[in-house]
Amino acid sequence: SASVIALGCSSAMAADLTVGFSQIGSESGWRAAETSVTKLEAEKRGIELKFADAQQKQENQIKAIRGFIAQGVDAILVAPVVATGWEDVLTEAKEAEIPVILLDRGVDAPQDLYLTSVASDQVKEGRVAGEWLATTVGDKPCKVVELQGTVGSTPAINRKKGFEEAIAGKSNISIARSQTGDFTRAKGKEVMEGFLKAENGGKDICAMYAHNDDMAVGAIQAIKDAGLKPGTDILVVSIDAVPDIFAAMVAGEANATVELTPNMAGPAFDALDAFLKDGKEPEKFIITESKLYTPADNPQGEYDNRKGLGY
Ligand code: GYE
Repeated sequence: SASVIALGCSSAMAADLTVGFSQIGSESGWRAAETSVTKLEAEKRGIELKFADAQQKQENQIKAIRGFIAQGVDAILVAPVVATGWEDVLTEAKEAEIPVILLDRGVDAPQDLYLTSVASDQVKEGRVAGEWLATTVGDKPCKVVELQGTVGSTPAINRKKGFEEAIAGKSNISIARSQTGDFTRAKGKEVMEGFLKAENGGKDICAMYAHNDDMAVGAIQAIKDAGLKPGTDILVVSIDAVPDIFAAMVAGEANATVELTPNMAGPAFDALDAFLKDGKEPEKFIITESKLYTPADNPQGEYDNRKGLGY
């Protein structure tokens, strides 16, 4: 019968896969792009994607993953909002023999609880940002304010660490203030307003380092509202390379960003396909590129290139 024939070839075809995706939320332009690109990549490959938005809450992610397990999906993608607290639910998935792939953030859990992790090197991103600043200011004294990402998330932990490593040997550069802006524009603006007030209306601040572009865009607004020029009076360096930071560069209001691709799902689906078809174990960590962009790198062109790529 037709169903027997369909069954006969289905095991080798990605087209018959159902994959659950537990997404963090939509806190940033990068995150929204990752969601669109993941949906597109699934569609391209004929994968049925079950999408769950956790609204920034780990408990919602755990619930969604349990739901995917109960539905018997073929695999689960999860972008873990924070690093800790995943062991139980990942063990449940493992016991159900459902491979889990981590997207864009890491977890503090034994590596055998997930098939692979597709993410950027977040320590390196922080280092690239810090090295850019160190080179740019040279020997001039430079007080930095830092907007951290979501507390307890691997990008917040690692981007802080990498930046600190890069400026460690530079006695003229110091981090004067550091606080979370939760990876959002609104919080980035609000926290920057506090930094500006605390640092002589901003006159004592040499540079602002944000763990993502969205917080930088919010902070740029706060700097302008305080009557200072972002990009000139206060240097602006951040991470993601979303279109809006290139727009800010075109306006002379941002100085550097480190790119990470929103297409983490492409490599994830490739690894999953090879694993399910040929039993090929992927690398445990699939690392995407971290490229620095400054206003010298054709920001208008980079803005245009990215528009329509999920952003
Ligand atoms: O940089 C930021 C976001 O987890 C690497 O999460 C990701 C980060 C990204 O919302 O914009």
